[in-house]
Amino acid sequence: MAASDTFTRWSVIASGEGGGRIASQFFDRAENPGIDERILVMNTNRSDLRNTIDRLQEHIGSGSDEEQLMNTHALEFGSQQGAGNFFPNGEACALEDLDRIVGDIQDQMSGTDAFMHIATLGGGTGNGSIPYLIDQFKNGLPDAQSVDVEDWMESVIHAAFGVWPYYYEQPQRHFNAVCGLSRLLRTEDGTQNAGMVLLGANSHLEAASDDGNGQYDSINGAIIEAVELMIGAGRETRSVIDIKDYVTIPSQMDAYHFTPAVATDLDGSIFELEYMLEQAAENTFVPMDVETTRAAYAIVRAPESMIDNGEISEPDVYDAFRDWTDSHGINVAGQASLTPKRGKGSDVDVLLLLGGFDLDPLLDHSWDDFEMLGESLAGSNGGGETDLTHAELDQIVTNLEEYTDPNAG
Ligand SMILES: Nc1nc2c(ncn2[C@@H]2O[C@H](COP(=O)(O)OP(=O)(O)OP(=O)(O)O)[C@@H](O)[C@H]2O)c(=O)[nH]1
Ligand SMILES: [Mg+2]
Repeated sequence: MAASDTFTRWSVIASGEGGGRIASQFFDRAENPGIDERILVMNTNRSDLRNTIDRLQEHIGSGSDEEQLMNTHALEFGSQQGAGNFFPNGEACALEDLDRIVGDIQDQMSGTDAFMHIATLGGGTGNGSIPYLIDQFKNGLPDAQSVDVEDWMESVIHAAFGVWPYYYEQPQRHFNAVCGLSRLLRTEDGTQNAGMVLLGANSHLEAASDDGNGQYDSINGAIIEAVELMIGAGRETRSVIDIKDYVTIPSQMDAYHFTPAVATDLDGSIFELEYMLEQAAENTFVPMDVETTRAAYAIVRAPESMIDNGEISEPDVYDAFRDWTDSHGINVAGQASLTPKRGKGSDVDVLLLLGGFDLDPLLDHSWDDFEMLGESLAGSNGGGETDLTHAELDQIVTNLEEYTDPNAG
């Protein structure tokens, strides 16, 4: 993409409480180029949705009308008032109201090139509905919907951000998370679901944050920052990477799960680029071994003035990226780009998107809980209205194993 009028138009779709909380923080940014106000928060529970909208209103500031925000940015779905922390209920709620969901997205987000779906994977609502919705959007909208929507949805890109529960959370959260990861990656018939699955783990992100006070704010801030850096790379004329690049090759390799790794506010007048990339690599959002990376993208954001002065250039970034991958002995599919940010100074921000890595270090935190609960939850309704059959759970396991086997180091 060369001209700035061809930049990717993103929309954010968040479902569930945590997803909504993360998405509402997009409004907190001074500017969020690429998204503008195309944000939809969904929940099965009205009061949770009200809370999210209240938060959104705080971010936007006075003058915003709550009812107006509810109409344009919020959607209550399903008749269950909550998913009872059991993902099949979240999915059933989305199925119930698929027409309304699609209608809202069509009204508020038409012309979007890419969706960023956001859900916490430990819960039932976001985790149950988002993978289902992506599959429906891509493969089978209700007959009632117009041909236009179908064409649009077939060409649009669906990226998803999934948040892994704290390691100490109750087993059902981990059961949900493993199922959610599998369902984001693969549809029921075993084919690719989301175009790109980004992962962040709460415990891992909290350990990296300064305050460590158990609040979600710093974790959510880190997630927003990573998404913003990623979206920013497709915005500016100097950049060569765009979302289509992020998804095409990793999808062909069947290695389309990623973790962001971020370092910000590095002094570009002092540090070498390769060092800055390494700083980012030390801040992955999930536990992983960088050596197992199979696809990587480097996005460096530097002040316009540094770029104009020739202090930093795209070839510099590319060379540093190659040196960095060599230093880790990884021969990856990948690309590097330089994005300008306004202003002077020498603060440089780096995002590495590391993909196709061995997922075991993350799954190890949840697998025992997953297996233990699978025994009792399969064939039950988890206390809600929807059954999870043995066949469905078996398929979820098979899909995840088929995906992870070739990606295991
Ligand atoms: N990073 C982050 N994680 C969150 C946040 N809120 C909740 N979580 C995590 O998300 C999981 C709970 O999911 P919720 O988002 O509350 O669930 P839900 O999608 O509303 O689904 P229900 O189970 O039906 O309520 C737990 O693992 C929490 O640690 C948040 O704002 N940020
Ligand atoms: Mg909830």
